Amino acid sequence: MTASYRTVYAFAREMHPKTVKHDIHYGTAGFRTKASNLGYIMYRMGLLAVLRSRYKQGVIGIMITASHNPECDNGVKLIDPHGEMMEQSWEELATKLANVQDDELEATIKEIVQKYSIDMTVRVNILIGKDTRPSSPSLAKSVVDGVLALSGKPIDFGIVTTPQMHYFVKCRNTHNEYGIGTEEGYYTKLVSAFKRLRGDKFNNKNYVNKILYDGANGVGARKIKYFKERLGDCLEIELHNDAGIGTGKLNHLCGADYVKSQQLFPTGVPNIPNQRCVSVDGDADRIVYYYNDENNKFHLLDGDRIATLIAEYLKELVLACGIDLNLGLIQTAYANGASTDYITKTLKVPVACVSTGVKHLHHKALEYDIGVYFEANGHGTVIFSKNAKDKLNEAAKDNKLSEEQQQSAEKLLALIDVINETVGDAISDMLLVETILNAKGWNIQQWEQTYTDLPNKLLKVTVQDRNLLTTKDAERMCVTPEGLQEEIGLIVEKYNKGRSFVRPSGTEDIVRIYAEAATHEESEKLAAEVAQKVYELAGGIGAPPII
Ligand code: G16
Repeated sequence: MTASYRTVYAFAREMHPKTVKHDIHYGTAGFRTKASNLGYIMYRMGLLAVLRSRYKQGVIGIMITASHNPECDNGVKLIDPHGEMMEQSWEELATKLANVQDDELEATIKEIVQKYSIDMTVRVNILIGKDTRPSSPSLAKSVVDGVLALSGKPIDFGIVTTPQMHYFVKCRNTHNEYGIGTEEGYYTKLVSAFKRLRGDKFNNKNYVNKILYDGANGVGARKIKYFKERLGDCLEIELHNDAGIGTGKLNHLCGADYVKSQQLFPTGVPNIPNQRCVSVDGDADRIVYYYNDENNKFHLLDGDRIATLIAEYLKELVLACGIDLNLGLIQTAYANGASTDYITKTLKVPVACVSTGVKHLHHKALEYDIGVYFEANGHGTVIFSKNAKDKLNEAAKDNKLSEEQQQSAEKLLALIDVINETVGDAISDMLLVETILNAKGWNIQQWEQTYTDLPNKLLKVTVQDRNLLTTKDAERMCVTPEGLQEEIGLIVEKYNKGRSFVRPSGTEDIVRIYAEAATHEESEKLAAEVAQKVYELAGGIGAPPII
């Protein structure tokens, strides 16, 4: 056994001993729990990142964040060399490494090294980023110790958004071909592409270039300032919810998760009738649009709306280029039934449904030349295959094509540069939506008029052990506890256009309930009835849901 393996146990015993008895799992977006329980997990993920980096022979990223969760939580996720979430087959290793006893760490590492024939002499760089949570700096130190214990080189990027980290990792691994792997490089790439697309027509027909931006009192509020400076008059961004670190206000009554799940206007943003607003979440990887009308009625334009707007625009441009590229849209069970109908029947774009978690959507989107993926909660992006990029580059230069065809190809190439293809990126998504609305000359109401959402409701139920609830068919059917699916089926039958499903959250200690139906009242009632059944059959704790 090498000296560095012994260091692993010594560091664990002296500085990062395992403090939690029960097992914790690598969930929808990595490990996520109370920040006070995460020190040893962070240390161990530093170890795992070095192993993964040596195995993949590429730079690996680690992001410390609990995104939409409350400020007292934190979390960690690993980023693979292409800038994607860590491959799922390694999630099991992460869970195993996180849960073994301190004195089993050396042996577990040895096992992984042998299983994957990892050359432990390779020099590797691990990029580390964190959100604005007060617990993040000390957790980052634990990650650094893990990286050093296996002789990796930690590179600290400080406070950054999750999508920035994904971008940096991809840049490093493509030797800056994807973009310059620095914050400045990121801003320059996105903003210059946005300005190229916008030209000098800042306003167009009903489109007005002003937006109110809810930063969720997190890193998204900090980073938007760099965009504001660089965008100038091109796009006026009015920043709200920019409270400092440790104020306890992160995601509190604001941010994308609050606005989407509560279907409410956030606190801290001025209520101006018909004004286009956006909210990002705690690590700026999700975004939703919304406005209040002149009767103070709230209107939400969520990830489904963003996906349909983007898919429609991309389809138009691809047709205008005359290139043969297949376009597909990926959703989850949370997608509003009306959006799926609109995409398949009106836009005639194929739709696939996968399990929650951008890792699943991203994976599926890779099957298309142009894969648009969005979760209803506002998490998503677009990815273009090499084939698509090559064809577009050729078309833009092909003098045999008409001027319109060449221009459409050029537009698509510029759009690719506005998009962060590595993962959902709230700010990049916002620039993309603003580009499309400007090109169409639309205000937010015109965007909303494309189809009518089915009223829907999201609820949470706290249960004894959420892992006892299992699902199949991209989470649309519940397998255990036995009998629950039959009960849900019987309840749903009573409602016009009713649909409901339940699934355990992979980021919070709860079961989520989704319901949609023909009217607002029916969707609320359906969700409440299903929640009651979950409470009864899946071991609900605390106060029962109110019907
Ligand atoms: C994470 C994931 C998303 C997922 C969300 C909720 O988002 O990246 O893909 O939709 O959690 O997951 P769950 O329903 O399993 O709790 P974020 O923004 O919190 O990182």
